[in-house]
Amino acid sequence: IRLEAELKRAMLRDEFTIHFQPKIDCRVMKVVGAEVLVRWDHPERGLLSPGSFIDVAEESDLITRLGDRVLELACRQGRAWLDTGLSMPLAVNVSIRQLEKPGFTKRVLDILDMTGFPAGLLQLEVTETVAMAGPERVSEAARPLLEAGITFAIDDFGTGYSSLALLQRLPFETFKIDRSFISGVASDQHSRSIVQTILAMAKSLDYKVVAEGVETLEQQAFLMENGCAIAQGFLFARPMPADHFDAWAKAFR
Ligand code: G
Ligand code: G
Ligand code: MN
Ligand code: NA
Repeated sequence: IRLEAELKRAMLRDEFTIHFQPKIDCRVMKVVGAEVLVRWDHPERGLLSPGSFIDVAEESDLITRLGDRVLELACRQGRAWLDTGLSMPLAVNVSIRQLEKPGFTKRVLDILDMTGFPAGLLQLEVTETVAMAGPERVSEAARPLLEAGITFAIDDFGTGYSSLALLQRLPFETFKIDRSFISGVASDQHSRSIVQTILAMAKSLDYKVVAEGVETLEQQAFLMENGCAIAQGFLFARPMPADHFDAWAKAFR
């Protein structure tokens, strides 16, 4: 309850900010996009990661407002980058509570309209568990957004219980392989097999793939050998504020 009240106040005081973590195409070592990650710039406790507050926000209606705020901040920044000649595809996380809420679709389109960020540069990430729990809602909310040119990624792939039949009816273009599998690929055969299986499945079903949580060159090499070129993780960069991201992207190779 206390945290919920604090989150409400933080919303009013505009204490939420966003960081950007690059996605790299390892074939050419180029930045091909960024994931947007919310942070709470707490007046006493400093910069807080979503792990410490996103669940509480999701249990209340706050996630809707927070989600809108994050999307707006992301689209504004994306537009500002575009105005300096940097075309940066952005992936924003959305929770089921946001998707379920009537008017989600319209609000997303309104934010694009208001900020002038192109729909074609926006991807929405939905976790696998959420997508499987409410497939009808997800596809219904997604339809007009897909028509506008927004793409969808399934986040934390491999940690939920995907039914392939269901998956095919959902609007995802991309799988993001959960970092719990990536962390094991250099050392354990089981993780290697899981990642290879996901990659083979993605290929035959014609999905794009992003590996999350890539921390070592060994992991990167394994992914490349198995046909996964797009990677995100501490090996390349941590999530960072917009101005750092900008400088980092310019200096990267
Ligand atoms: O930023 P960090 O690495 O701590 O992210 C922790 C988790 O919080 C991630 O799993 C991510 O999916 C989630 N997350 C980050 N930003 C957002 C957001 O804006 N909305 C939602 N719903 N989840 C987010
Ligand atoms: O939405 P998702 O849960 O995938 O959000 C990504 C989360 O993973 C963020 O909390 C981010 O800070 C974290 N993260 C990103 N790259 C790495 C990495 O290479 N290693 C680890 N351990 N965490 C990472
Ligand atoms: Mn994500
Ligand atoms: Na993830």
